[in-house]
Amino acid sequence: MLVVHHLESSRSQRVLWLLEELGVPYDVKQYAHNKKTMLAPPDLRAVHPLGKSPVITDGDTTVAESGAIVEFLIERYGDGSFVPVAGTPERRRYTYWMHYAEGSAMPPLLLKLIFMRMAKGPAPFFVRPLVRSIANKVMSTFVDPQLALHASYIDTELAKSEWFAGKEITGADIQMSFPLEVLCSRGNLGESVPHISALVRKIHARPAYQRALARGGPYKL
Ligand SMILES: N[C@@H](CCC(=O)N[C@@H](CS)C(=O)NCC(=O)O)C(=O)O
Repeated sequence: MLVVHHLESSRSQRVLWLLEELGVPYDVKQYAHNKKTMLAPPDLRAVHPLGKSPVITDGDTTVAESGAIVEFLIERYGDGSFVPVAGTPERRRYTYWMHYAEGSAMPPLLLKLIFMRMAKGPAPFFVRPLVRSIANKVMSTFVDPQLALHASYIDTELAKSEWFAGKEITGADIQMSFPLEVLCSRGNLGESVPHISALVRKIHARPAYQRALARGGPYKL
């Protein structure tokens, strides 16, 4: 049986969603964040040396890195679905968004999380005002403008087609779902990104997404 090593409220939610879309049976092994460090528990390192989630085991194959997992599952179980035909413009868009999700969209979102925690988190009282002011300055001068730039770019691209790679849902939408959800919860974007908001609503309404949520447990970003 395929096993998803699933860290609560994390990127692995999209792997559960893909498995539900593909109708592949799977088991979920649940892991919780360390409340203080927010890191995954050390037992995940027994599955993969980096100890990050998602990671899956399918028979004697272990696959880590969400984009690699999405591609592996589509190749092994997709029967031609969830990936556009090779050599087409849709396939190039698919490849682009598959890489963009972790390579370009996630870094500023991660910075936002770190600096938000710095601005609000505990610090010795004599340096607290300084720490907060540095964190707020980095957010306002670098992180927030970068997020706005990415959000506006993604929104403009989404205005051109129903899904990221064209008319059909593909692995690129699965892979992009996590940065979009984080952007919606962390990006302070309000009504400025109607196409992103509409796509996230459309994703959340899919029965397979709902089943994945029920399997994965709490999902708070
Ligand atoms: N680029 C990797 C990122 C993996 C990653 O950082 N996962 C986070 C969860 S969203 C994690 O495991 N965090 C806990 C830790 O680093 O210990 C992927 O897409 O799989």
